[in-house]
Amino acid sequence: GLSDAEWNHVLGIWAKVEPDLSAHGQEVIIRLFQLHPETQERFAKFKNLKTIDELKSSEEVKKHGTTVLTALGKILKLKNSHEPELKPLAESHATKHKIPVKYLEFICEIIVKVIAEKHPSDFGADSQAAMRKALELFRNDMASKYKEFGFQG
Ligand code: HE6
Repeated sequence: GLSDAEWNHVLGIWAKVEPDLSAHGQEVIIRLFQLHPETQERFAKFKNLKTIDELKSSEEVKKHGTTVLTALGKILKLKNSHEPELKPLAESHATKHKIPVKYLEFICEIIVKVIAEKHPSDFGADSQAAMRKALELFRNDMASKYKEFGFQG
């Protein structure tokens, strides 16, 4: 797990993200699809969006970005005790969506980048390191839950 000081960094920067969660979420999803087009293929509802303009003007993309970051925020706020919140997410992504751990790595990396770009003066080295550690914990615990659900990830 993370130390109290590390969680303070994580939740401190998350508090700066939250007032504009949907813009952050939209940016994360669009960048995920642009950098890793195979991830977009997983979404029946987004497969038809071909151009960057279509992605940017899609209310559904924005809504999904908000959904993803809201879920992640809940998990981060539970700190080291995220199991009850993480479990159903791991179940749906393992058994229904079948999202490889690699894709979780992609999105976590993008989340750090997007926060760094939008909050350059509030997301220093210590905060970034703490956020990376929190996202690593998230991914590792998703990966072990995946295995419990019979998905090798
Ligand atoms: Fe996904 N997702 N997701 N997901 N997701 C989610 C929270 C998905 C995610 C990474 C989701 C994904 C494909 C996520 C998804 C639906 C991710 C929630 C709350 C919901 C929902 O309730 O609808 C992370 C890090 C978090 C917190 C891919 C690819 C990645 C990388 C669907 C295809 C699909 C779906 O509904 O079809």
